[in-house]
Amino acid sequence: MKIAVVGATGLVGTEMLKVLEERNFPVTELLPVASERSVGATITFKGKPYTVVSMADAIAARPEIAIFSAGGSISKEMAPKFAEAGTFVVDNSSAWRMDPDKKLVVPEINARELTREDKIIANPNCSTIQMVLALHKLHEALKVKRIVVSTYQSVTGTGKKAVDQMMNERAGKQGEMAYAYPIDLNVIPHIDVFEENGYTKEEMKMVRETKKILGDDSIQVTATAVRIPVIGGHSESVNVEFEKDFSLDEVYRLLRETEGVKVVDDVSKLEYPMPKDAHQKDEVLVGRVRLDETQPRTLNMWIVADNLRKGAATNAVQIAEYLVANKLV
Ligand code: 2RA
Repeated sequence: MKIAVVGATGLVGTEMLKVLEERNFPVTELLPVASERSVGATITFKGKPYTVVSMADAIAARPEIAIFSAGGSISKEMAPKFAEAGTFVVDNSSAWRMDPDKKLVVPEINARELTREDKIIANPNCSTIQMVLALHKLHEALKVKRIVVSTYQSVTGTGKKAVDQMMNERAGKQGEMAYAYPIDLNVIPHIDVFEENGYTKEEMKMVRETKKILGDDSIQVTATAVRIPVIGGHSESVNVEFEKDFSLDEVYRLLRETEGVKVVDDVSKLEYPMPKDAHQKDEVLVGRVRLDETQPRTLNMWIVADNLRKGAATNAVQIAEYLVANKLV
């Protein structure tokens, strides 16, 4: 399989290469693509050096699959060019997610909807992926009515500049700012741009993408997205109301049956999910599962995942794996 990784030198792109390597994806030829200033640079994949190529050269090479993590505007412009050349594009930006003609895929939930015609496939937002993966089996069995979610998001979700800002602040050094405010020893209730309704785009992604992935417009979602001085993963406090009655035993059984989810929930041993444990892992960790004692048929839970892995690179590579395994490519 000839594979292009577009945005190969960024935080997500680097993770994509790592995941392709770890999962032994059948790469026969790798085309790492990055911005003009990185063309000619070398990256290492499976112990071998590869030269970063330009977008034009990658399109001309007609790879079977291109995994994109290069931002929305580049994806809007370049993904159709790859698609026209016959390449399947798995895109990690928000450019195509809410396009009604494009599938928004978390493989464990809805990859079976993919066909040979889906040349541009959208990878959902990191904070949405971990939440819907934890909830989809519960939704199937108990029908989710309403979700109230607050996120605690890692600086890695913003990119390298944000990690540098936090580390510089920690070391007392001056440097470029990724955020409007200091992030170390702080919490910023603002991720992505503000929309007209006063919510941020990150919050509205969770509202819109959840409905699309779970294929149910009736699910109500309200979100508050917050950046915290952490690397390793995004955490989410999720309050979820169901239509049907349930027992906690049934909830644990459904969570344990959910592929890609790991239940970490034994408060007697102080076991609960934390970003430091999710770091570099592909599973979505779920814990602190409790009945909401203020209203019926409602749960509180705590969901943690490495936003660069299942929230981005791993999910994208799993989509590519599905295409290969099902002979769509
Ligand atoms: C963030 N959701 O964490 C973004 C990354 N896609 O900022």
